[in-house]
Formats: sequence, C-alpha cells, structure tokens
Amino acid sequence: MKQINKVLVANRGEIALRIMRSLKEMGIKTVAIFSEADRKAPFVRYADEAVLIGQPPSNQSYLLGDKIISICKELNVDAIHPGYGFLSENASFVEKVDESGIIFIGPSPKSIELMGDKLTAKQTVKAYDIPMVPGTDEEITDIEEAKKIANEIGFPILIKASAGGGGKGMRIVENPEEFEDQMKRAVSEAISSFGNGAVFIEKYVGSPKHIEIQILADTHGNTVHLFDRECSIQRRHQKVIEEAPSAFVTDEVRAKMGEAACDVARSCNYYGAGTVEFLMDEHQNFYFLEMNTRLQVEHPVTEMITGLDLVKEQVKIARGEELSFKQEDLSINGHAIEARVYAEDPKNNFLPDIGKLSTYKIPRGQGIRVDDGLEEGMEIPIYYDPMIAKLVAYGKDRSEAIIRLTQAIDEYEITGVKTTMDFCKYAINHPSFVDASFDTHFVKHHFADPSILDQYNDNEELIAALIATKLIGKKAPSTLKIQETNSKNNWKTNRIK
Ligand code: MV4
Repeated sequence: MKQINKVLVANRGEIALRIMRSLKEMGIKTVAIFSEADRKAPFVRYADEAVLIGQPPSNQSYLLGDKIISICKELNVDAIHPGYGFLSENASFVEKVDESGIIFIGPSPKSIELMGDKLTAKQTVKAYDIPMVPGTDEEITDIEEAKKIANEIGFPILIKASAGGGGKGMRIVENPEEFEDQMKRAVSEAISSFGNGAVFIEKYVGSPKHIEIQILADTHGNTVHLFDRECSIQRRHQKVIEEAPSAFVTDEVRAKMGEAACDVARSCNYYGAGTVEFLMDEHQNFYFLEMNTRLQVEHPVTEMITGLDLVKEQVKIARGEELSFKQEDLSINGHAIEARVYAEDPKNNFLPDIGKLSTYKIPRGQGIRVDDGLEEGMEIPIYYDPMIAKLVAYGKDRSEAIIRLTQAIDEYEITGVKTTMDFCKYAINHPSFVDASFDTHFVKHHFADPSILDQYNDNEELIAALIATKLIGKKAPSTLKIQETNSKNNWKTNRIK
C-alpha cells in the first residue's frame, strides 16, 4: 500500500473544490495551484495550502507540468489529482510525475497513449471483439483502396482524423464523387490542426445517441462498470444535459455495454476511473467510439445512482487498494440528471457571456446537488471554460428527477451574465426528452429557433401542468388547453384529455 497524506489538485474551479472536499473527508491534506485570475476563487481558500503558479492563460499556469512537479517536491506532496481537461490526459506529463516518485491519481501513461489516438484505440480493442462502426482501423494511405472500402460500407461515410476529438477533424462524405477531394482536405486539415495527418473512414450513423459507461479498475486486475450515462444533448460537441441511467437503453443492452466497456479497459491494462463512449442507433445497436482516461465532468450523476464517491475510489486505487465491491454488488438506484450551467447565451448561438455574478444564489431541496466554483460578486474569468456550475437532481425515478431539476432551475438565481439555464429547462421538459426519443441532433431539430425560450416561458405554468399529467399520471385540469404546435421548433402541445 502507498501512503497518500497530501495531494496537489492540478485544476481549478468546481472540479478542484469537489476533489478537495473528498480528499478532506479522507483526512488528506490539499494543495491548490492557482493563476492570478483565480486568486480569490473558493477552491484556493478551501485548500490547506495554495500556490500562485502563474498568469491567467492556461499555458502560463495550469498546463505548466514541470512547475507543478517542482511545487510538489517543495511542499512534500505525495500525489497529484489532475481533475479533467488541462494535463489529465497528457501521457508525457504522467511519465514525468512517475519518474519524480510522485503518485498520479489516474491511469498509466501507456493506457493514456493507447486511448488518446482513435486508430490505436480501435486497434487495441479489436482483439476483444468490441462492436465498432463498419470502416477502417488503419490509416488511409491509398485513396483508391479507401474509395473501394467506402463503396462497400455504403455512403454517407465519415472521414475522421485519428488525432481528432470532440467533433474536430470529422468530415461527412455523401457520395463517391466527392470522396477524393474530401479525403485530401481531411488530411491537410488534420496535419494543420493536430500535426498528424492520419485519417480513417467509418459508416455514418445518422441519428446516434451518445451513451457512455463509467468504469473503475484497480491495480489487481479487478474491473467493474458503474452503468451508463446518456449525454446526447450537446451543442457543438459540448455536453449540456447528462443523465444516469439512459431512459432508452434496456437492462439487457446495458449489461452488454457494461461488459464491452470493461473489456475496453482490460485491452489497455487500465486502472483508475475511466469512461467508454459509444454511439447507439435507434435499434439499440452500440458502437465503440473512444475511451476517456480521466474523471469526467458528468461523473456526479453516476455517483448519485450508485452511492459511490468516484474521487475516493480513485485515491484508493492510487494507494494500491483492491476495489471493495464486485460487479454483483452494484445496482442502479433512482435516476439523476445534470444540467451544466454555462455563462453562455442560448439565444446567441451559445456564445460565452462573460461578466460579474451580481446575483448568485443556489437552489436547495431534496436530491439537489450543486458543484460550483464561484461566489456572488465574482467575475467569470475569460481565460477558461465558461462553466459556472453543474446542477444535479436526483429522484426515485426519472419523472421525479425531471421535476426536481425543473424546480431547481426556477430557484437558481443568477444575474449579471446570461446562462444556459432556460435552455436546460426547455430541453428536459421537451416531449422528445420526456419520451427518451431524443438524439445528438436535439439542438438542431428542436432548438433551431432560440426564440422558443420566450414563448416557452410564457407557457410556464401550463407546461408544468403538462409535465404533472404526463409524468406522474395525475388527472389533467379539465380546462387545460396548451398552445398549438410551434411548427418551427416542433414544440408539440396538445389538449390534455
Ligand atoms: C460519429 C457519428 C456518426 N457516425 N461516427 C462526434 C465526436 C466524436 N466523439 C465522434 N462523434 C461522432 N462520431 C460515426 N461513424 C456522430 C458523431 C457525433 C456525435 C457523437 C456523440 C455525441 C455527439 C455528437 C454530435 C455530432 C456528431
């Protein structure tokens, strides 16, 4: 067993604070690093020790791996928790941490490397017979050969950059005629964007859902899954709403996906917390997309349905402990939904709306969790992701979670910046969310005209009544008549019988 008495959290904001809270519960001392822009942030005050690491830009602060390691040596730190983003999936940083004799609370550099590139990830998992979208798992070097394969799998196809991610480096090709030109553009774009021109092709899955499986693996060969999360409501590949479990996936398919995810972890000798992402089509066929070798933003929804603290599990694994539970000990209890509170304007294509939080009061109530890193009166720094908080609602079932999240959004008081709250409330009450038929095109299909948020607000009490009748089976108010279909946004409302 390894001793971990002091941990440096190499991150900022809500996740730094969240990690420190769990470390404190374990009796572990905490060290914060902060940039000049975060000097007054709550996570800095919460830590036992805090070190100014540099100027606000990430590459002058939170990405300074060597400086972080030297601070660890100076302060006699035993381990580093990277959170998500920044250096959390930087294999060369992890190697330097290991070489310094400091524990990295996360997977091995080798696992990070194998899963960090889409082609090596596909080649690594291939041996485990993991379902993958029809396509290639080698770099395309011969365009004619690639065109032949594309014709075999059938258009439309996607050309993907192996070093791409988060939707970057993907091109749709509708027919054979445009294949050659698109292939050339894809390679040059991959070289300029990622410094790596390797591309491959896949059949395009038209209306996919994004379903991901949380896994935990220790250093003794034990790997379990903590069920699924659905993260299909995204805008520009940024998740906005996440829930656990998915309301679409059947128990039988969930078990199969869980086993597949554990095999993906085994294929790269994974240890730590990780997430395996899948695409799912309307027939519940699922296809391996990629593996994220870090704790994810949306991990709280999994914590709420399993009762586990994933940060504590990460620390125990890093200390060399065996998992204290087997797969059969784990079960889904209730339902959790997370709304990401971004300082962005949904009516202006979700562009950041940075400013000062002149009012900031968080909601309370049964099953409500708010992971945030700011306080009233604080400026939202322009240098980082504009996420203010994660608002999570837990219920005994999905209906209760939707209603609790809706009410919590109503009670959240934020002024001084525009936020995504109204969009989240609209989304979780949209019929296609309620009946779980939504997919990754939700914003394109149901939020084409952001002015729906104005009308939606006018109908607030009526929508609440609709939810009440549809979701918890109460007798509808006989006089309830809701505005006819809003054709542009397919916001269907009907007379309740
Ligand atoms: C796909 C796909 C359809 N077919 N691959 C987007 C980000 C990257 N992780 C992979 N992505 C996709 N890959 C095939 N063969 C559709 C997407 C996709 C998507 C996937 C998950 C969540 C949101 C998405 C939004 C747009 C496109």
